[in-house]
Amino acid sequence: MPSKKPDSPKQSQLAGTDTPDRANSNSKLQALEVARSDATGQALRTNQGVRIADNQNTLKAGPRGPSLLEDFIMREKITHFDHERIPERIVHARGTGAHGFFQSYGNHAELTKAGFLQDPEKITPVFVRFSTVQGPRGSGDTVRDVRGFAVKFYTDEGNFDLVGNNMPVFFIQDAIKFPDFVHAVKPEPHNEIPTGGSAHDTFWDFVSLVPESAHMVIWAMSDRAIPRSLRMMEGFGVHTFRLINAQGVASFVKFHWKPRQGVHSLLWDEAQKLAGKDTDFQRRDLWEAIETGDYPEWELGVQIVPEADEHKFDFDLLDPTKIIPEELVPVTPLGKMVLNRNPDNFFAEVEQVAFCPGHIVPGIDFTNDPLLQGRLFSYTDTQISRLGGPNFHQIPINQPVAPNHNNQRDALHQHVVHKGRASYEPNSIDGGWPKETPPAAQDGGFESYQERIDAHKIRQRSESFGDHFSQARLFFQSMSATEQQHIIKAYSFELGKVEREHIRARQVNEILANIDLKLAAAVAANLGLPAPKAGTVQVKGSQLAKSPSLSQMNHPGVVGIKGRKIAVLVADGVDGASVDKLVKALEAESARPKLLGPTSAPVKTADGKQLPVDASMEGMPSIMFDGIVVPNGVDKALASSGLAKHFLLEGYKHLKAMVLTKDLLNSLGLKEDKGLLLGDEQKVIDAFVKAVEGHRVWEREAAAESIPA
Ligand code: HDE
Repeated sequence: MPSKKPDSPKQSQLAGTDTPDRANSNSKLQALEVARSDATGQALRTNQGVRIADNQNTLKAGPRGPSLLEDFIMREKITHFDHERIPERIVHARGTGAHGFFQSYGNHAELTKAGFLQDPEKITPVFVRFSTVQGPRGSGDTVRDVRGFAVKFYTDEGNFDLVGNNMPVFFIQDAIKFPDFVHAVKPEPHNEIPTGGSAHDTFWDFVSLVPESAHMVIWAMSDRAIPRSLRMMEGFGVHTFRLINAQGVASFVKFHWKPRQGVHSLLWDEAQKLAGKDTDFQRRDLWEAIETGDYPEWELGVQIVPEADEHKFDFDLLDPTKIIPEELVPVTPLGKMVLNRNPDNFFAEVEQVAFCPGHIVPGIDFTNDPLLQGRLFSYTDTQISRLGGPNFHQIPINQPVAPNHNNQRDALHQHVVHKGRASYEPNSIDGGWPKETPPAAQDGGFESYQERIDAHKIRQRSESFGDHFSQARLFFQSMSATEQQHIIKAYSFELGKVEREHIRARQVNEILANIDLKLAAAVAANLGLPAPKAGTVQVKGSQLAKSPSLSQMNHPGVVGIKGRKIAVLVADGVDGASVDKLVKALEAESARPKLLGPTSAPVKTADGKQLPVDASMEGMPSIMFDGIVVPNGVDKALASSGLAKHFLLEGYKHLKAMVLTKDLLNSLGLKEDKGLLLGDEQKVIDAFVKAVEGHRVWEREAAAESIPA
């Protein structure tokens, strides 16, 4: 019997679209586990349907004899296994994904005729894949790198893919430079080092020779490149797109995703340690948040520029190395996205999903951004080799919910048994079907925006793309003092790994000096180079002195400490009532407290009860938490344990909010501050919650400097 066509993943996605209900989350979890299980009650069979009697032993001539070639069961199993791996993505190989939905806030018909943006009742399923760029599939999650933020909207009018990043600009202006850029940033060809990072000669050689990269590189040297969580990143469509309404009126837009969880980052020391202690830190964080019902949410917004205002800015809207500062054109919210279901199978969904910026629906269109134009070609091309032929749209995760009849036939991995005799159009044999739909205001066929082009065929960069430093300067000067220091340290760290002195010097003198002389001088000092006295080009500067929206400090989020991880340190002799009180108070804020003991064994409370722990302090070190609390009764035990002292001092060093007891504070030699609090009364908990909301106790930075890392 032919196998049943797998259910469209999009139908089942809709099952999870209700709002999170904590009381039900446990039973939901169990239901999910059952739905995910492979407990089908079915016999083990070969791919040809033959029941298997022995899955333990190869067919042999006698119990100790040679194996026999005729063992078709063993050969089929091993052959399939031999081919389990497919090529990984050439960039963005390391990623993770989740299902969810998008819902429009209202009817945006004045802006676009795209159906999914017109009806606030409409739930559009989405699948999101987040990724790093440089590292291979098994590389660490917390490396300094750009994060991919690719969203597939399964709309009724076809799939719309918004294939963006967590930074709003890019390294190059023209697609023809992409292979050069990628070869430079990838591990070096002779020894395949480094994995996952850009701190090496070929990357800095390239970017120091290509000034158009200056703006993106300073974003990559900022805290944006080490997000605390995939849930806490902004997303950007990068290029300028067009939205077109039913009357054919087009507006230029830039797409933005704003996380309700706020924009927060790791510290560099944490990021490096996490890359070893939990390679899957961000993958796990997203998975666990969704499993526990802390569904992450983003608001989709657009900056809208009427066609008539195309040339109103001091940069070119088609240049992908430029932002439109939000102070000049604010972001208009369009709707929200909620991620509420983890994949059932990583390979089938996260690995096989195929995004393409060319997947658009009526009401959305491209611009002539030369980077975007090149991308329109590249994605399908790469997927033909990665996914083994041109039928990858038939893989369940890639199938649209809209029907897709056409006359494309055959090719590798064809799953559809096409019926009918006419696979051409026009035809009279099959009644002329499938037929074209003329463009119309609504539900019409796709019609490209009729942009008038009157030009010479040339290879030339527009002069309007020529200013590479004004916005990099705007970015640096819009940062808080702390963020500026982090940028200086990141350049110094990365360039410190560059072996060739002339590359270090070129980056300082020909790039950083044009961005900001103080930045250049500070990095030069850390590299032992002379401070440049002036830049090498005349930088015209930006329309704005500062763009506050660029600083992540101005994006604290709106969900309080929901889903934040708090370590509760326990040991034998702990006051059970104090643990209870702290845990309840944290859960009331929807935070996720974890009890950590000296080992994974339960500890004994002061009144002799067994208290199970979630993990040991070694198994879940402080770098995995957003805050630390110490209940009563464990001062002595913690103060005499090297493991616990390291945990607490490292948390202090990383500016975490902490609740300690007075004795412990004294024995650690620390001082109270805005986020280092004593006791377990409600007002202390309230102050702790505030400090976790602020993400770090930035005021502590100077005091924490002397604590060893
Ligand atoms: Fe990509 N990019 N890219 N890129 N990109 C790929 O497509 C490419 C660019 C982005 O989770 C590849 O299926 C070119 C900008 C994301 O599956 C490939 C150029 C932005 C992902 C490709 C760019 C992106 C990719 C590799 C310059 C942000 C991961 C595998 C012209 C707006 C999608 C694949 C996922 C993946 C080409 C530049 C985002 C090779 C030629 C700018 C998020 O086709």
